Amino acid sequence: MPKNFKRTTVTAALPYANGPLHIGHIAGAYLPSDIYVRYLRLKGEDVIYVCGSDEHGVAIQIGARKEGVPPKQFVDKYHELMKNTFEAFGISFDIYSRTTHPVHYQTAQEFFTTIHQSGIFREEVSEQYYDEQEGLFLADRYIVGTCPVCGYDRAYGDQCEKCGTSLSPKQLINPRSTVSGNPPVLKPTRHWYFPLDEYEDWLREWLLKGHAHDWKTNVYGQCKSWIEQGLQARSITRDMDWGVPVPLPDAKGKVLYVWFDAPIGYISATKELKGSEWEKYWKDPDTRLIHFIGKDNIVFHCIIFPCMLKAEGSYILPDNVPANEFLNLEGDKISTSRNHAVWLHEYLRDFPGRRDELRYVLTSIAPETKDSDFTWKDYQQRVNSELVGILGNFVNRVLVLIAKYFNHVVPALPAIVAEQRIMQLWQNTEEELNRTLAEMVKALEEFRFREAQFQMMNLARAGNKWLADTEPWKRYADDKAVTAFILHQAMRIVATLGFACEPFLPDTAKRIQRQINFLSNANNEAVSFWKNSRLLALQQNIMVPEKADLLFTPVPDEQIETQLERLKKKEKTMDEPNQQTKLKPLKPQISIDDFAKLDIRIGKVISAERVEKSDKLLKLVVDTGIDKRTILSGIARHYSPEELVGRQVTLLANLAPRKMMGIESQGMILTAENPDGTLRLIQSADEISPGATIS
Ligand code: B3M
Ligand code: ZN
Repeated sequence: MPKNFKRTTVTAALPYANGPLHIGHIAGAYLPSDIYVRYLRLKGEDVIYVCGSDEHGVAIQIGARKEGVPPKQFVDKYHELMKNTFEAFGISFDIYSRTTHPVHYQTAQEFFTTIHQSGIFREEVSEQYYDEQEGLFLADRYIVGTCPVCGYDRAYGDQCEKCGTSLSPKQLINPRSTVSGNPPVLKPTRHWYFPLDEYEDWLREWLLKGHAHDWKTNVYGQCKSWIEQGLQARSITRDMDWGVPVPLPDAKGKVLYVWFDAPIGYISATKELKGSEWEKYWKDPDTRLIHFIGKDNIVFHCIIFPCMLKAEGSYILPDNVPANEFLNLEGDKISTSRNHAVWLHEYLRDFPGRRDELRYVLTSIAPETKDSDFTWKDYQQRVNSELVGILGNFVNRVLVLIAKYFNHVVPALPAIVAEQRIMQLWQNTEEELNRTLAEMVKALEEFRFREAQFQMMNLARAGNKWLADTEPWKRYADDKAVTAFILHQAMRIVATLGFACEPFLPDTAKRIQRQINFLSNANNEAVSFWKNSRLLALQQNIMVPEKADLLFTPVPDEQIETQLERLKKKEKTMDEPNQQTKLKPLKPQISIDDFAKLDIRIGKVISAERVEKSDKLLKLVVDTGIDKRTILSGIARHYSPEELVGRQVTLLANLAPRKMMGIESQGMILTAENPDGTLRLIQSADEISPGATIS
């Protein structure tokens, strides 16, 4: 650490309150920050750890609209769920707040006002798409149209999902509003822009020069390429009614852009946590600010937010942003919409008492420098062979041996041990253990948690090796002193592990500490341990329990099979936040008279057969109550002729006759199309006689 800081402010990305948390979120930002903060606390440092729900923005608005509830009701639900899940998983935030908190509105508005008053924002009027029927300006995601590149007719205003081209709404051919289904009109609107372009030189100095060596290469590389491509002014306000209102008299109906207000949420949360003390954590140059995030948030935390802080003028800047890459699941991207995810609240329900197991595996495979993959088989393998086989096994063996040979009391070091080989072996082992501890701490300091945890496990590996090399169970009969020496040293390793595993496996740490009554919060023992990173010395008279409690148990095959099955089935156990965007947009309005022109009535299928040379059409003869007529229907891939005979159908009876494949169709059978493209007949639940009309 180049500078001696007095305190540390740690933030973890504010998750959007629009869905539950999955293991990708945890591996990306929350577990690494939790490990880091626990480490700093154990070292006795002044640290705060803040987070909260990000409750504004278009994603939230879409989600609420889909559930048919007001946005506040929508975010209330997910905020509660996320807060409880974090707590149940043991992520040790000092505060988990939310961006709809009044303190946040005030903080974000003041922040905006300060920058506005220094004349930094640019104000500009531009033409944007507006939905006249709904009376709202449309966010890019609310506009669909034909992609100018590949011709796909459901491309979004920001991106074509078919060919991947990133678009702006004005490039779409035949744009339509997904809210009303109508073509939007261009309408001038005024917004405030943050002039990122004016901060380019400063960013080169502060970031590209200043953090070339201490920031992770994946983070630094992304920032470099952004800055080198040239930065543009970004609009920081939106025409929306959900968000923090722009605090200016002439800005009715405008709110702060969600990415402007969200990072200020870290500051608001600190105010809530620390009251009048809050400024120390954000304005004192002796405070170190660290943001933990996933890679999709890098530009906001490394470029935009620092520019905002700089523009405001009274804040410190982030000292490091140790962003992670992405975690995949079973070789495939985690996807909320496809329900391809391991949801944290479901894991906690299905694997009770196994929080540390998930922490362990997610840290072992943390996507620190590149994307990585979570698989259930690997989870099982790591738990069973590493936690059970190495760590749990070592601790248990030592406790059992001491119980057996020394009547549950850890033997004191004997005055003399005659055997040189054992003394030498211990000297080597102790050196190795101290080296391992030093490496573990160095890795923690440098945000390399995967490596740090690996070194922690190396302590247990070295412990197992110590027992294997010395074989105390063979020595007791002829040399009690040697056995006492071996087991005393082994117990030092157990006690050390009980402390060392605490940032990674807090539940396990407490269980080890309790079993040997050697608590990390007693007598500042932990602080000196974490400062010196040396093998612990034992106080006298440690008792081990009558029956040692196993730290870990193997995960059985069936439990893994169940999880794999569930993923395969992709059971719809929860709502899909994106479903709305897959549905067809609303068609333009019609009058009741338009509707009255349609003659929709109930019919009964008398016969059905395939149409030659067509794999789509079926030829049906339908009793309409007034006549029996031939109707062609494009449902051959969805129904067999046999299953249709005798069935009640709904038909449009006054559709002008049309000829298809040489056959005249006199009407149309009505069907509904599922989002996956399957067609289903529309049918009343009650039997209705043919000819009944629908109105
Ligand atoms: N809510 C994006 C996300 O959840 C955003 C992070 C805000 S951090 C200030 O990925
Ligand atoms: Zn396209």
